[in-house]
Amino acid sequence: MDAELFPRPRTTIAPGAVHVPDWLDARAQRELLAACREWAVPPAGLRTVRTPGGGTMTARQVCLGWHWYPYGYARTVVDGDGTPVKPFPDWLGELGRRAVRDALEEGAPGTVPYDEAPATGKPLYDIALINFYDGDARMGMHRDSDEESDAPVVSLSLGDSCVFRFGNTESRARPYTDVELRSGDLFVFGGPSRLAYHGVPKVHPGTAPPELGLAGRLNVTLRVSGR
Ligand SMILES: O=C(O)CCC(=O)C(=O)O
Repeated sequence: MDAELFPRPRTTIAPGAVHVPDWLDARAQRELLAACREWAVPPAGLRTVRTPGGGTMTARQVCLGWHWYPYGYARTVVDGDGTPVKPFPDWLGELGRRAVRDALEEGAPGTVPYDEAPATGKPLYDIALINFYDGDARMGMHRDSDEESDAPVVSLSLGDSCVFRFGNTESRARPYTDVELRSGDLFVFGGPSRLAYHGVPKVHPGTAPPELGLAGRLNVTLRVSGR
């Protein structure tokens, strides 16, 4: 299979939206997975997200730094056990900055100054949403628009591969591009693509690297709150 014989190329999917295959090596994936497992434990652990219309999201979620609920942010799990959200670790902020630096070329839309620590010395990335997909879980087309910052969104994948649908900024409909995200892949979207609709219509069960020891898919999405 070509994909196994040749390294998958880095691809610009839209201006400011870049897929970097195999960005996390096997060890980094294992370490991130171990951290996700700790974050998933209650209090403020993995939860089912309920939407205002009475539906539920099939991917379960845990947040760090700021708690996301449909449709806003809070410091406590306002739609769950009410406890304070777990802290966002500095190392994860560093990972986010490095991801932006590696994915977006210098001077590309959305880069500056999001790959640098701000003058306050506070980590720039301060929100993580960790989504866990098992069974038939998927995620509908949506925009990440509850932040007060236009810093790029950083997305890291672990476990099963999936179809990641990256669309346009106008509507959930076409045109969109389907990208296969595998364990260790990085996807960054900023600049003119920051508010593009995106979603996960399909996860391929049983495709995780066996040595990782994860059944299902985890996605770690890093964002800047701007708060
Ligand atoms: O799981 C993914 O790759 C996408 C996650 C996502 O779109 C989100 O958390 O807003």
